[in-house]
Amino acid sequence: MSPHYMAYHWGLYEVENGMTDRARLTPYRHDPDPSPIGPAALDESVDRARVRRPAVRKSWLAAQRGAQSEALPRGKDRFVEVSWEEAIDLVARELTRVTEKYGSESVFGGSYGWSSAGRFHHAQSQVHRFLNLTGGYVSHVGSYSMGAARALMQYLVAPMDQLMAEHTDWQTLAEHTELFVTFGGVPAKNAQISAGGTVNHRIPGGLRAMQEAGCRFVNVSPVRDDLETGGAFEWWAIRPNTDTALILGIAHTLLVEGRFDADFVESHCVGFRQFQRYLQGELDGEVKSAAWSESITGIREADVVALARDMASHRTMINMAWSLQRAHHGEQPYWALVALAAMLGQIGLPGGGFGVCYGAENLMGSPHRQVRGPRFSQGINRVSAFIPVARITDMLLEPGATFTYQGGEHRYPDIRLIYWAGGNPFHHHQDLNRLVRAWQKPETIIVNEPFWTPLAKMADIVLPATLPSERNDIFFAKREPAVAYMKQARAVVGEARNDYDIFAAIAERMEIAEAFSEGRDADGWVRHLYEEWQVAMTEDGLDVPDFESFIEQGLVEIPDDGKPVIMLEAFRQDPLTYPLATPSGRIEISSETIAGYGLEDCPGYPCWMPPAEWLGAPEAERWPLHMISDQPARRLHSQFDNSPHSLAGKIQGREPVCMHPDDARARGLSDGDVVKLHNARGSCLAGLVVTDGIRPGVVKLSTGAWFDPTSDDTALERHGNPNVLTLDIPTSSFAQGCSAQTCLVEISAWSEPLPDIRAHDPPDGISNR
Ligand SMILES: Nc1nc2c(c(=O)[nH]1)N[C@H]1C(S)=C(S)[C@@H](COP(=O)(O)OP(=O)(O)OC[C@H]3O[C@@H](n4cnc5c(=O)[nH]c(N)nc54)[C@H](O)[C@@H]3O)O[C@H]1N2
Ligand SMILES: Nc1nc2c(c(=O)[nH]1)N[C@H]1C(S)=C(S)[C@@H](COP(=O)(O)OP(=O)(O)OC[C@H]3O[C@@H](n4cnc5c(=O)[nH]c(N)nc54)[C@H](O)[C@@H]3O)O[C@H]1N2
Ligand SMILES: [Mo]
Repeated sequence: MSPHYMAYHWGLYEVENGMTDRARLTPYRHDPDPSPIGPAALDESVDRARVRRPAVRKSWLAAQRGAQSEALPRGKDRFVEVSWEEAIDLVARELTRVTEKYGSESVFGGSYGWSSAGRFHHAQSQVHRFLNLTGGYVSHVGSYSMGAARALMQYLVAPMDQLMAEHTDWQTLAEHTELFVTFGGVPAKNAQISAGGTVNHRIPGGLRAMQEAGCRFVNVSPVRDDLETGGAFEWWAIRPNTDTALILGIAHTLLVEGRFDADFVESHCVGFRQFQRYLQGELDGEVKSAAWSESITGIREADVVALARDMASHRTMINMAWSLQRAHHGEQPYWALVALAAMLGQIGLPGGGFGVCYGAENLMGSPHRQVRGPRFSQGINRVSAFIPVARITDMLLEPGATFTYQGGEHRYPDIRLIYWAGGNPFHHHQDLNRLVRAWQKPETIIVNEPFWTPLAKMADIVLPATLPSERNDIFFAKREPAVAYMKQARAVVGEARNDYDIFAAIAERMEIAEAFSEGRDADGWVRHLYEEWQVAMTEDGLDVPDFESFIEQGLVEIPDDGKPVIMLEAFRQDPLTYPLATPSGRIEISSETIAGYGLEDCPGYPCWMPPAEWLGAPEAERWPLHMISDQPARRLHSQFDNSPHSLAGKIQGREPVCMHPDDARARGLSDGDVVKLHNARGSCLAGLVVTDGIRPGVVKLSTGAWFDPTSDDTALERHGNPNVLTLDIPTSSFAQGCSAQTCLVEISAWSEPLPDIRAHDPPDGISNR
């Protein structure tokens, strides 16, 4: 009998004892490095935090029913469970009322978030398709992942999606790369994941093969352990948010020593002259020498000069983590990366050039053949108003205010209703205490959620959604060797419904059922998407079995064409026949288009601008530690934070925060202590890990602990969510990305009694039995 499969963004798993209470997941047998995150998703302990029945915030419901009730703010109120019938009725009536009274421009349906794997039951696609039929919704553009890079790179080289799928593959790197310089490591913890899922985890093996082939690794990062090669590497512990200055110091060295590739810059690039003038100090009176960079980055001048020479004389790949652009002026390190790689002239050669993030996902570096995936149509949105995704608090606080985005000017809409499915803004957004205030403004907030997450607790109507293990779907991800049938592995918990069925029921109540469902149920759609995909594959010359055989086999293998992938190879060989999609068709070391936008915080060439908060700022006297909030090793964002695998990483129930021994000693703190992180925006408790694997003056608190504020005025967060401390400002007025990594804090001992953690409990009023 063929195995049954279940997929998550972190892996493909085989299901044993499906549809019994002994159902369990084991890694796909051909995965060389499976992620341990997976199996815990089926642990029954996670069910304690499930939303079992539709629930409504008490004072919101009382107002609907015309009853008296003390009006408590969102997040502090009780919940009341209601029947599905009443819940659907409330949602349909409220959506109709708000759109009739204020128009669809008052409905925010951006609904950012990763939700779960599976091409059909993708919550965000479902909510978008549904809202498009009710008149449309205010959408979002960009992502928290790469707000700055996604906006920028299309002007300089190519769209990020294209570059991500075109990363030079691991085997080619092992064969050709002599020097691998990475800014922010190649964290194995992050490479567990790929959007859609991962069949073959390649990155640990890819790095080991490079090490065995004799490649030299330099990891420029405040954190040592975000690179594991199976051997020795150099660790350059840079001050956070200063990488642009280091790259400028390297570029200046190449320039003055005449070690750059003048031919490549001439034949394949535009705008070098202006960058050269900037490096030489002709634009601002400051020469960007290696010595200048040392004063900003803390990396010694002699090391910078030596690295510049080594880069020019070896086949060099330069990689950059996305975290660097998730910071104030986050456009600049990416722009500087492109300029440096252009000067080295190895772009498009095997093993040379640049990477826009080996490590962020398993996709980058996969040689596997790229095919189209099944697609669920979202229809057409008639509302043109949008926000750059990370500007949500600004939108709620300042309706009507103007903002700029990629050179255009736009206005924030006046939002009255929010519908969210498949994301967690109380995980992903910065300065959560500010978001909590802004979140009180809309009249109604509706959320579909499997769990009582902080978002669900901050909503008015909560509709219980299923998890992937409770439904059938299709797994597909880019450049992976298989497409799988995700077969329901367990019974649905409580009265949860699929997002699709939730929207179909509301659509029926609003008399748009036929347009939404096109006469299909969920399984009918899964079949339909597969059959459309089968036709597309036949067009592309790939023979895949019919739907019945697909279900029977559980998996379709995508044959590999065995060709190496080399980023920008065709452009390098013949830039006239294969021009880039940039305005000049070439790599833009300076951009006239961006210069033409006239933005002070993002001029037309890569440059160093000190971020709002960093260790060189005057504020560092009061808040002397730079806090990095990276991606968590034991989960994807906030998902399954309540699972045994995630909980096993906590200290006294709190998220761990890493600190250098010198910093701990200076504060009288010891490993295992619960400590308080604080700044002017907020405070949280976390469990201390003392390690010499972090630069002194830097601390690291990974994201994903469910937001758990006390209800008193201190709003102390009890569980270790870094976003009560982070800064909610845009990267720049060009890209408007998030600046999560730009953040100063102080850490002190916590001597009071430890408050109980309530993060994974349902809210008041919900007993969950
Ligand atoms: N400080 C700081 N903040 C950050 C970052 C950082 O580096 N530092 N990183 C940012 C980045 S890169 C990202 S991408 C974001 C991620 O932010 P999000 O994508 O919002 O985070 P998730 O925890 O993945 O949220 C997914 C939610 O969907 C729910 N869900 C899962 N399956 C389903 C389903 O089938 N139906 C429904 N209705 N819901 C479902 C889950 O329970 C979960 O609550 O965070 C950002 N925030
Ligand atoms: N396990 C797991 N994997 C994930 C995710 C997850 O939630 N869990 N999320 C996925 C998502 S949505 C995304 S967008 C990607 C994100 O991918 P990234 O943004 O690349 O990941 P981060 O872990 O935030 O940061 C990577 C490394 O950069 C370093 N770093 C931070 N600041 C600086 C700096 O100023 N300079 C230098 N040189 N280094 C710095 C940090 O120490 C960290 O180890 O990861 C994906 N992978
Ligand atoms: Mo992301």
